[in-house]
Amino acid sequence: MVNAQFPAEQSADGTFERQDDAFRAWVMDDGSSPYTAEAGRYHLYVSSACPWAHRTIIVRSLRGLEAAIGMTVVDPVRDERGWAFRDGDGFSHDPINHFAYLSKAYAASDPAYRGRVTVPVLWDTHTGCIVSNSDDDIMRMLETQFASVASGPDLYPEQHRNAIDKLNEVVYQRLNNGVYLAGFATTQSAYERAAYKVFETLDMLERRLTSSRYLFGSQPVETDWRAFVTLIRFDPVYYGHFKCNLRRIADYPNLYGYMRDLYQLPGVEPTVNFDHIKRHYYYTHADINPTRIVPIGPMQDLRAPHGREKL
Ligand SMILES: N[C@@H](CCC(=O)N[C@@H](CS)C(=O)NCC(=O)O)C(=O)O
Repeated sequence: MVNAQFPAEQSADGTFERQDDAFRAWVMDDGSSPYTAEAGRYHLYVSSACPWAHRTIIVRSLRGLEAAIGMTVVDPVRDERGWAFRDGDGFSHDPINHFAYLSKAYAASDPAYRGRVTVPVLWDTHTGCIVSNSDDDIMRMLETQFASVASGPDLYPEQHRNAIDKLNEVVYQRLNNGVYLAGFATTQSAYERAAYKVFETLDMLERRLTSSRYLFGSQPVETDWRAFVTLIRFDPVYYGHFKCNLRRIADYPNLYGYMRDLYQLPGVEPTVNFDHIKRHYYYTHADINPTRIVPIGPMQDLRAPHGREKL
């Protein structure tokens, strides 16, 4: 019998079924929520390794919210005690609550919580509890609320909202979560089903990016960043560790240029930490990589000209 990475989230046919997010309150600008949008009140707990957390880190940076919303990065290596706050290269202790483990934030918010303790977490320093552990919701809050303190581009423009929501769903199911469905599958058929869908989705995005610089025209929106966090991890991690190896992103001319284009936009490169990304995946999933050997490659020049400004 094969051990699943998360046995409680494995279906009978060997498919990984991700747990639902437990904390889904909203910070609002208009006073309709007890969580009012204020500078200095909220704190993000994240991992630079995690794609879901990475999206919120990017939006915080692009929306100019670094001063208004504090952030603490956990140790990328997660053992049986879960995400931990320690001091190291690119991560630190928790200056807000002095928690040693992120599980303390969950216990403080809901003592009965029994699910997996995940990043990202948006913490409210006024009430001393978690507002949200949903990356989708946190992204949206940082994009659409905090208007009085935010700056930077509109990542959820009115005229594209329906189309953004629709494409997000495909990108989430078949790409962002698709690589996990392939990597955490415990049967050949569940793996193949997921892995083929990953590449069908990359093929679809490759076509879409032939004549358009970003997914919705000449400005990146939320969906671009949702795709980016998976693309940037693909060749270093998902290609090998999650066995998504029909092709690399480097084999897709449009996607590879697009990924470098996004990477080179101001504020993005500092959010990408390949050391955290690689060590996290290869160390933490003991059932997939029991030796914990972290591969040396790939060699990539993400600062190379992408040529996509011509589109
Ligand atoms: N659905 C969550 C997903 C977050 C998630 O699964 N994060 C992973 C890291 S990539 C995690 O914290 N895992 C903790 C664990 O597996 O124990 C979200 O939307 O924010």
